[in-house]
Amino acid sequence: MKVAVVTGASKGIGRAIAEALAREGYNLALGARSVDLLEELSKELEEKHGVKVLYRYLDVSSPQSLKEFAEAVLEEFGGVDLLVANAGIPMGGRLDEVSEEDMERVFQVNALGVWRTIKLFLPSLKERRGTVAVVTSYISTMILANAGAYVASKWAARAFTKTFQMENPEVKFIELRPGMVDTYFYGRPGRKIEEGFMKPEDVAELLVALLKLPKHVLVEEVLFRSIY
Ligand code: NJP
Repeated sequence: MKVAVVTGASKGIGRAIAEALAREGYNLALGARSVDLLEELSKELEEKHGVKVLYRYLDVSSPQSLKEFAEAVLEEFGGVDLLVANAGIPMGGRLDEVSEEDMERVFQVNALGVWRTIKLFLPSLKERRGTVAVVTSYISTMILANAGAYVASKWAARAFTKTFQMENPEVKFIELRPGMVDTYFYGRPGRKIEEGFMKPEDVAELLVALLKLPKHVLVEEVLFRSIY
């Protein structure tokens, strides 16, 4: 059975990806700060799909937290085949108004968190010729006013992803660039497809489809959105 790691698995896109991968028969290692949500999800997936699920507290902005998470995952499963670096936070505001703390926070999670996560699991992924899917954003090549800190953090995550790919050809790196998705990212879920939102499950289904492509096919990135 293949092993997948999902960061930011407690809610939204990460949760939907965990559900879809369990359905596909992956054993899972799930990380996020909301351990209560992870516990509930893990039980549900184990019962429903007969897979093994390890969950741990994880804060990707903390090198120590990530180190402990990776050690627990590698000890439990012996290696990983798929890493989904999904954990991320929004950050709005004009660049001349964003505080030092907020700028630091969004880069720690969205940019450095991705770099750290991949770095820690890379040796195992190389050994297993695995895949890394990084959830960046449709804005990872765009410029947007009033969201400069978030946008820059996603450009950085994209740059890390592409550089890791160049330096590690034995691992497949996929950059997932969704448009708007109905998650906690915009407060509480409940936005309609007609308002231009996809469902988190749409992102999960796309990833599952990509994972089923022949081994020699590398999809470097996917930009996708609601048709509305
Ligand atoms: O958001 P949400 P999404 N360490 O808030 C976790 C990107 N994206 O699913 O720690 C570890 O429902 C948090 O868990 P918890 C976006 O940039 C979205 O939409 O328990 N985990 C939760 O599980 C992000 O990269 C849209 O609070 C941390 C998850 O991350 C990814 O999609 C559009 C953490 C966030 O779930 C998933 O976001 C787009 C930390 N420090 C890109 N901080 C969109 N929704 O429209 C947070 O282009 N998490």
